[in-house]
Amino acid sequence: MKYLNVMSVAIFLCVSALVHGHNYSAGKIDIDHPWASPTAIASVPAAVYLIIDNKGKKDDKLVSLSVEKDIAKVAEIHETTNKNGLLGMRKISEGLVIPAGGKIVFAPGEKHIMLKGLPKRLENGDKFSIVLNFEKAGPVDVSVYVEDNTK
Ligand SMILES: [Cu+2]
Repeated sequence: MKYLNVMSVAIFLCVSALVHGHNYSAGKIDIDHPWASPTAIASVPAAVYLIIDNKGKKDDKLVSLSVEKDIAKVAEIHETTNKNGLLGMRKISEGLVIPAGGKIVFAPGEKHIMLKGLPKRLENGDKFSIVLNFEKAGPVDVSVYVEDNTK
């Protein structure tokens, strides 16, 4: 019995390491740990966070995003704005440059991918795919994990 318990702990640790370490790459672009917070109801937009790393010697550009229709109608690149203490957000429709050797962090209160028109709410433990289209690296299909990271 004791042996079994040790095993289940070991398996649990492996699985959580996987969840928190998932990353993707295409060409010189690395994408680390795409995740989204659960949403309370379906009618609110959801935000996706991740880290984009450009290991190349040339700038690349995130030009567009695609998401399956059963997850959301649209996916947009957003940035959080602060005008004299008034927080808001802006859609980045011109694309987002990922500078050579640079890293762009999408995080709560900063840049994020905004999903709008969700037919159902995002629940803790859900997983869905998003395609990030880069000018040079091309399309990168990533799995987004819905995680409650507020605890
Ligand atoms: Cu937004």
